[in-house]
Amino acid sequence: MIKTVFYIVSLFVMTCLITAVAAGCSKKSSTEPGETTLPEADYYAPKTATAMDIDGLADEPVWQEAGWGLMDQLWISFDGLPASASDFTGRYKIAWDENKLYLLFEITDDLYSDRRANPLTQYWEDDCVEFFIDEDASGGDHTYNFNAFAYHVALDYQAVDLGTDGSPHLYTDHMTVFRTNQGTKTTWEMALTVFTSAYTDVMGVNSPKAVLKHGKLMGYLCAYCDSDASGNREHFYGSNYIPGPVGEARNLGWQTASVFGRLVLTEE
Ligand SMILES: [Ca+2]
Ligand SMILES: [Ca+2]
Ligand SMILES: [Ca+2]
Ligand SMILES: [Ca+2]
Repeated sequence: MIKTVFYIVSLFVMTCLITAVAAGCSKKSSTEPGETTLPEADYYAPKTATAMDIDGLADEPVWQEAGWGLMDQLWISFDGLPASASDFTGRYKIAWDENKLYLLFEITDDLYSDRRANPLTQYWEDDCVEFFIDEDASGGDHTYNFNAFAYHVALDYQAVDLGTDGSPHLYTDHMTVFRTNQGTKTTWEMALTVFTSAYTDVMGVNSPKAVLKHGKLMGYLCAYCDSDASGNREHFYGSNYIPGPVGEARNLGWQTASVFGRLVLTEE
């Protein structure tokens, strides 16, 4: 009798377990293998299926596929006023493959100004495209470390950021850049190697690189320092809203990645 009761209870427990496991399995199988939900982002960068020619011409198919992002957020203004459309207008596209991040900037600027021959002297006061990248979207301070990079890319294609010694250094070998002109409009095409925070100046381009893949979330900002007749940065425009009054309160990107926007790499 006791044996029979034990057998019935055991059978009941087994049935419950099998049902529970089956329910668990069916829950899991509702997501197809390889299917992922993409994180929320300010920009979704498509992957290029063809090789990129960094020639300042957006004729690769992926540049048709990628959407425009605007660089319409005013961070700094010398007179407190926004720039007119002919003074500065900027927009960007981002794409990727396993090796590089590809950037396209379309900039309208009425006067291209490069007054300082030394690329390390007051480099933010000459016209430059500025691209900020925090490959693991960690946020946080990056002023004198490589938690994130703030590449100032000048008209002569020299790229500058601050090193761990607090001084500006050239990081021109992190990227390939080419620009074409059409009147006051310039199109900048770039291929950028993305390094992790383990980057060191000693290892240079042999430093650890980020693994670029579908669904990867990164921090980023696209910006332009517009210097005209004054020879100084008259306007600083960027891709993302930074709170506070126009001026130094919004000039935080060079110090902290916590104000960066969100960039996601996609395979579609
Ligand atoms: Ca091209
Ligand atoms: Ca201008
Ligand atoms: Ca980081
Ligand atoms: Ca200018």
